[in-house]
Amino acid sequence: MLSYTEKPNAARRFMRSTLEWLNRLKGADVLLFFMVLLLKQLWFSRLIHVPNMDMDGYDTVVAIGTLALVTFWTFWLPTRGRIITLIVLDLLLSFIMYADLIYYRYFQDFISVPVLMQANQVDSLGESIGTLIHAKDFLLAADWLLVIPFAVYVIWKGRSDLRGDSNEFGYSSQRKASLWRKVIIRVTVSAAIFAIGMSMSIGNVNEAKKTWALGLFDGNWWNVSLYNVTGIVGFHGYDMYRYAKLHWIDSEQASAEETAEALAWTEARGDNRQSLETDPTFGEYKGSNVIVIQMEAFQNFMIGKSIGGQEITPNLNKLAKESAYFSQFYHQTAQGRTSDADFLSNCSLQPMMSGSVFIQYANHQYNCMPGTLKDNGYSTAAFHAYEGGFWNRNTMYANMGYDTFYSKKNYQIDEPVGWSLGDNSFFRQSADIMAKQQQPFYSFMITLSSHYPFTMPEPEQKLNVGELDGTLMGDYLQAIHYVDASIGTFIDRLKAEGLWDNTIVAMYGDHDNSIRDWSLFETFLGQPLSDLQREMILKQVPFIVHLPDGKYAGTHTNVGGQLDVTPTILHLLGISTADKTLLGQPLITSQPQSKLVVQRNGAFTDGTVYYMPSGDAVAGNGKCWNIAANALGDVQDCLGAVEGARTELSMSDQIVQHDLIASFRAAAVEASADGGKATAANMSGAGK
Ligand code: GP9
Ligand code: MN
Repeated sequence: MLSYTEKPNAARRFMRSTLEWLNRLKGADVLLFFMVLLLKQLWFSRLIHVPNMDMDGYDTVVAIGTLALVTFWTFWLPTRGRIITLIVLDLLLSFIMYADLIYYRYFQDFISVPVLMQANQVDSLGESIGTLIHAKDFLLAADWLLVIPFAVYVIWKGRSDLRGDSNEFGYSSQRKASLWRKVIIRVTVSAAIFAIGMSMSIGNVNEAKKTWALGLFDGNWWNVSLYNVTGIVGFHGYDMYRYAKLHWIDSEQASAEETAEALAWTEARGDNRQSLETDPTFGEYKGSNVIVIQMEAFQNFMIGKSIGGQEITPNLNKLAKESAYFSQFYHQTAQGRTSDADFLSNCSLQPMMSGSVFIQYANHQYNCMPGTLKDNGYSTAAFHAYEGGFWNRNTMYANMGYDTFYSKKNYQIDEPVGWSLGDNSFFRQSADIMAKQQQPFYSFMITLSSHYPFTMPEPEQKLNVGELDGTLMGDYLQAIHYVDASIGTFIDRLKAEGLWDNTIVAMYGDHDNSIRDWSLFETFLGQPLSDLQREMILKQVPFIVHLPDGKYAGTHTNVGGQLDVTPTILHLLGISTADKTLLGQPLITSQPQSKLVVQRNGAFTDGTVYYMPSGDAVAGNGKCWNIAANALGDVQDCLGAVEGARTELSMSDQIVQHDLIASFRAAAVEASADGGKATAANMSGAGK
């Protein structure tokens, strides 16, 4: 046993010999770093345990590659500098993994740049932090027990302890030659490590992008899916690149003229809505609760149809008769699918051409319905029994103004269907929450059971779909029938809770069902379909608005789109949207209003014609369909509206990409400080 006086010397000797050993075994520190960080990533993958995403051979190769990219440059440093840098990198990466782990347990997502910029989201972790920390997490930092004292020792002892490096900046010609040799070796080694790292990480990820991860980096729908391809270190690298590209590299600031032009354009839309505030429908349902149900892949061609003598949507058919049912209503979504429908309907702006606003611009300002209702004394909640991080909802919903987001973790998965909880149980459990909610409330609900590929449990396949049995269309009909029944039960529950008579209940389909085999549609509908009919089937979703007293019941044939959902509801509640940056207009007014429904690809309709643009973007080469005749008409009949449709898309893009609502608000504040200009009054309500 060592005496007290011998102990420090023994420790120092041990440290010194370790350093010398590391110095002699060039690169052993790097090897250790790789091993430790690989083990940590493996442990991280075990701890988060996403089904079907455990670390396999591919992930290990990518993880080694990304570690190589993180460390290649440390070879430029002298041994001591390299050791210290590797220790700092170890601490940093371990900390990031640990933060991700805690965040994942709460949000089912990883920390991304927009999350960091949205501090209030991370705040909500505070209350439950105790339940999110587990004893086994300690292994992510177990090496720190050795590494931290070692780092302190290396820093404290100074470079003189590393004999190999002690003279490297001497001035003799021999030393200069040896220094050059070292420089060349280090640059070559680091270049080789960089090249190997690139091919193991980015090379493999690029391969995956062409095969099993096809479309993932365009859709960007869930950070966890990206992590499955890139690994956790790679995910953060990609996330930073994604943020920088969108917000700095590809982004130009809107000029003062462009901002003013966009403001004038949106004010014209606001003026139009304001002119409808004298209509008797404005404020007719002031103070009502609002429930909006966004129905997964629910297309309009389902309404009123039967198969094998059975109604497919008996509940919605009945409801459509007791409500304002819009038979010419269009979804306007693009690549962001469900998230686009949500953005269009709640924030009344066009989606992006590629990607999702929820992912790309979750930190920009909008005038979304939950925020507006919150400002008007409503309690606001979103309900969706799926992972909260999917489509970046955790972040976006906080920004949109929801008080609470009830995601999968808030539900008992007692009736699993498809991706998650069956809609029947989803509605039941959501109604339990809603019954206790402070009134007036706004509840936004997203169904999921009719998600592609529509696989329903056997007992829930209640239709006899005949020749469509075993086809995607047959499965779709079964799923829609199930969702319809779930909504029927939910309506009964609202009646039992006494909510039906003081609540506006609106519902719409989010987008098409992704079935691309037209023969299945033709078999179901029993007729061949023209290009126009196909387009209408693909784009039309039902929009049903049930008012507390059942007023305005019947089929409304005026055209509308998801952009009009928020203006329609706020109009009925008597909440002015004249000063809000919204693209849509109220659909329930005493006189139906004419309007253009613009699709993201430049297609549009006013209810009489349907314009389909050509691939070359030359307006005159597009097709102009006459809807009543179901026949191609003269393109001249559409050309007058092409410019207006294009302007709507480009104005919306400017507003979203350049965060113009924030600029409008700042300009309004400035104007009112200056005594208020004419436009300042209009802008004073801008912002969430
Ligand atoms: C999952 C749901 C499905 O949360 O939004 O998304 P989708 O694939 O339809 O966009
Ligand atoms: Mn969807």
